[in-house]
Amino acid sequence: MSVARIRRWKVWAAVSAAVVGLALPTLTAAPAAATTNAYDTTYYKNAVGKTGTSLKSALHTIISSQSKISYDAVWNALKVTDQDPNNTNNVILLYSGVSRSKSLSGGDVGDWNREHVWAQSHGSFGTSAGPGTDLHHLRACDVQVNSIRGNKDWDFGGSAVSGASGSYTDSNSFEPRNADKGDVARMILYMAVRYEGDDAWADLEPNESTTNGSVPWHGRLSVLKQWNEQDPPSAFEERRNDIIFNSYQGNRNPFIDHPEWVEAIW
Ligand SMILES: [Ca+2]
Ligand SMILES: [Ca+2]
Repeated sequence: MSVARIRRWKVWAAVSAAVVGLALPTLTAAPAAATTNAYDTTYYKNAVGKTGTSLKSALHTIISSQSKISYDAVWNALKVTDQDPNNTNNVILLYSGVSRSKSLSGGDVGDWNREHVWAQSHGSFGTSAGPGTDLHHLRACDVQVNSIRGNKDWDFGGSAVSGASGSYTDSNSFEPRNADKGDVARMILYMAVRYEGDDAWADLEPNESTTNGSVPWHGRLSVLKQWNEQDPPSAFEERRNDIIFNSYQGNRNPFIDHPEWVEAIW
């Protein structure tokens, strides 16, 4: 951590403590450092400085202003958002990091398809324009790996996933490879803030269960918080957020811009 980042974290921590009138907490694990972002005085101006439910509510209002695309349009969008930075003919696949030709989109073995990181059965939102087509949680993924992940909740452990080196699964949960752990956490928590049950869709929320089935919840929150700390936003993730904002939906994933907001809310 740079001196500047440490200084910003200390200032943020001191201001936060002063605002809520509490002593500084004892830090048992290194928290995500408070970050500054180019959008703090514009896009996020009504959220900066808030914590807890007031931060979640402010972010919900901000990110709910968006355009929606069709499920069919997701195919071409993923060819842009998930493009291999080293090969413009390819996309990078979630859970494996494999680089595969954009032309191999489809449903056959060896193809890539559209992975819903927030499983669409958790809230039964399907694929009409809305959460089921929200690019902030859709990623290119190997067809067979996507099938293995299914609608499982998120947790550590299990046996190695064929075709996705470093990822593990057991009967009810999936653990992505280390490089994708933070991405998954920030996508799930984006969905929880974006969808609050005030529109046509269910109120999506994280919880501690790995047996959620079709309820609109995804576990395990404590693990997702750990993954957010362990795997900070990468250049790939930040570029993706910018493309979705500038070219498709007009809204941002706040947890990519401010990973410390995960701890500020949960
Ligand atoms: Ca990552
Ligand atoms: Ca919610």
